[in-house]
Amino acid sequence: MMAPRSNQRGVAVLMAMLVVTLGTIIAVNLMWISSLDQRRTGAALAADQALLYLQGAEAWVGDILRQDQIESGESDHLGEIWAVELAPLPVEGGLISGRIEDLQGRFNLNNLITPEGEVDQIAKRQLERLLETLQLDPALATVVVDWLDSDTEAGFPSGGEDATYAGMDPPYRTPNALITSPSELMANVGFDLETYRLVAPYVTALPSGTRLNVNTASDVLLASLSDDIDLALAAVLIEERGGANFSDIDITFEDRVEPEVLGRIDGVSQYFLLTGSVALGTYQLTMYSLLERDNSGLVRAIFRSLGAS
Ligand SMILES: [Ca+2]
Ligand SMILES: [Ca+2]
Repeated sequence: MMAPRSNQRGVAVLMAMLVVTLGTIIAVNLMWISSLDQRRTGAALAADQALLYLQGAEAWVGDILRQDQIESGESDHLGEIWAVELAPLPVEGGLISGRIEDLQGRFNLNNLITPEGEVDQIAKRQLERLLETLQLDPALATVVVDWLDSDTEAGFPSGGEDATYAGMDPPYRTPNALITSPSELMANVGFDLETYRLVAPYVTALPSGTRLNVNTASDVLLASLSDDIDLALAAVLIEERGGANFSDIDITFEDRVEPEVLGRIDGVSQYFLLTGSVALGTYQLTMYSLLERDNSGLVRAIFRSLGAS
């Protein structure tokens, strides 16, 4: 039996539609894959380019700090060229910006432990004052000391050693060693995100034994040096410092801080943080470089991390 002619035509039309549909699906898929490839390649290129720009910025900043060491190695203060935040600079395809901060204007958490591995009571008292000034519990200093010190005996009355952290979910242990980033504080018992955000601008993690640069230190840091310096006096001292350095650090501080503390302050810096950001189209990259400058002015990055903002 032959199918009626109209039925045959119907099948042919359906087949033709099926072929066209399949062809369209394949073509759209190919276009989609190719556009994804293009986006991926574009993003990879932007990432490479951004990183190169930031490495270039780091080298440039190294040169600024080296020049500063040659020209004014006897003092580092906030009126110097390195401390000026740059307006975003146009580069091919985007913008780059950056700022340099003196990390010796902050409290070095690793100073809590002496090179001999003992708790440094002067540094601990300084951290307690800093916490008090920020209206936080000064006992948090004991928690941080326990995090860093080599023993596993919790400080009295409110330290935190393995026994404290073993009960957490998930459980973890204290490193009992110097830290590489102040963000480790967030793992310390008592440091929630809000507490950490309050403390973070005033602390850093450098090799132990660094001195506080009083020429760049903020009022909170100056107040951490002595029970006799409150925020009001710190503000007066900063006014006296003006946009430059203290004319004589010993004379300014000898009657205001303990003699042992006087040996912990200085007017120069070796460690700086460069925060460099680059935006290329929709791609953004930020690099944090911890820079160490030696007495000859040579600058090298001893720690780098990348972030999205
Ligand atoms: Ca200088
Ligand atoms: Ca410990």
